[in-house]
Amino acid sequence: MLDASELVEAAKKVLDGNWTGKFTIPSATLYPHQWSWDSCFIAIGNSYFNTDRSIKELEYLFDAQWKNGMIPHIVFNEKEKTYFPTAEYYEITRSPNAPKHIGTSGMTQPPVHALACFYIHYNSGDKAKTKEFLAKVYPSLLKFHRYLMTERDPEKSGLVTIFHPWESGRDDSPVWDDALARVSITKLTKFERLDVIAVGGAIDTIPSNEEYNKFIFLIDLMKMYNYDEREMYERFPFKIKDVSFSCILYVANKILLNIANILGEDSEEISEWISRTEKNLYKYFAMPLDGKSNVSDGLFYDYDLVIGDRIFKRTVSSLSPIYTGLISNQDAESIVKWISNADFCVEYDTIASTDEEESYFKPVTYWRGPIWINTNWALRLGLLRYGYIDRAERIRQGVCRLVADQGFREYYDPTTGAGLGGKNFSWTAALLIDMLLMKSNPLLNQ
Ligand code: 9WN
Repeated sequence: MLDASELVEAAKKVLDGNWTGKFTIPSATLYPHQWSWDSCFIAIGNSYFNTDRSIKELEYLFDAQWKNGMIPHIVFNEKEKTYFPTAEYYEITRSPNAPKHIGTSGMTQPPVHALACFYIHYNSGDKAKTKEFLAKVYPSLLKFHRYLMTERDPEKSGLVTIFHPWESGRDDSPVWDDALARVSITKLTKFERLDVIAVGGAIDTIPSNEEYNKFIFLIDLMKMYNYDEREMYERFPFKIKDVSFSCILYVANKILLNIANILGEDSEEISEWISRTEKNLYKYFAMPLDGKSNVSDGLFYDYDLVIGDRIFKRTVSSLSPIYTGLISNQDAESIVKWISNADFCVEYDTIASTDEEESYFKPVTYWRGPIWINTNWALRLGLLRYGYIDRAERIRQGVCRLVADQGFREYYDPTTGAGLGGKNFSWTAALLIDMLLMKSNPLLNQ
């Protein structure tokens, strides 16, 4: 087994290898463009030894921000042709909000951005320089959060509505199954799935064709509505308040408040957003639906706005409120019990993406079972926040063992530890760096 400094060195090599000079690709085998939340995780890793690169990474992303504040989930490198859907496919010029100078997708991803910016300042040896960076990006961060709190939350619940599974970052999670089953494809454009080629034909490790067709059809619908959120809010067949996305936004708002204080900016609007989430997280995601009994399994469930009901699927998203610090110690304890029982706890002491006891658990299929490092990283920070030091340490050790045994893979089989998906995967490297070098939990610094 490699020691910590050897692991850090190996991780740095992955990040160096995937750096394009402007941004870092997630993995050369599958993802040749810039992805939004990937770049945030990458900037967190780089913040320990390469402030300039993490700043460049995020500035490149923010430069593609839409006029309405949306940060797109992909910023395309037009020279690369190995990923589908392409920039042309998205036809973002249909929206008056889309940038004209660069190709992007027409949807967003979870807001890890404020945290990444905060890490850059927190880990920087030159605070004057990184304070200047914070001042420069603050308007973009504020605009992005405002977009999420308005266009994606007309209910003013403080919880975010997603229009596409890709917006959650957990593409084929079983959580979306029923909602996708209700989406009927009226007409589908012909396309070729390039991810099948990229994984060498290992089709059981990626989403099914049925799911993929729905993913593409939902993009076709977004195009039909010219990416107009208000129109989509009225008519879209896929509208889900995502627990994990909302928890990430809650933490991001807290961090943004912190950044506002560092800069001496007015923070009233942000405080109001925070209190909205505090009021509604339980109401939408946890309270018994009959409103009477107080019996609950201690987990949180995504809320499908189309049918006005919870989605009772046990996935890693159900555990994500421990990341927020918003829930009570008692409720954190219930989540920890879930983490610690056999359902989520696997040989490598890390957390699978789906409860292993459930029929929908598939050990090698993308977000239907495999271990992902970003979710383990976030849950570890949550465990630390609530004082579960030993459990958090076991995750860290488990991630180190996975990487030492299998390399920096995109995801891992929780039943065997086998590495799957993309190789030399950037966020696995970046977040391992954070787990190895973090001295104090930045989430506690709000
Ligand atoms: C679609 C890049 C991205 C991650 C997502 C992950 C996967 C894309 C895809 O790869 O999604 O956005 O093509 O499958 O699910 O979380 O950001 O690493």
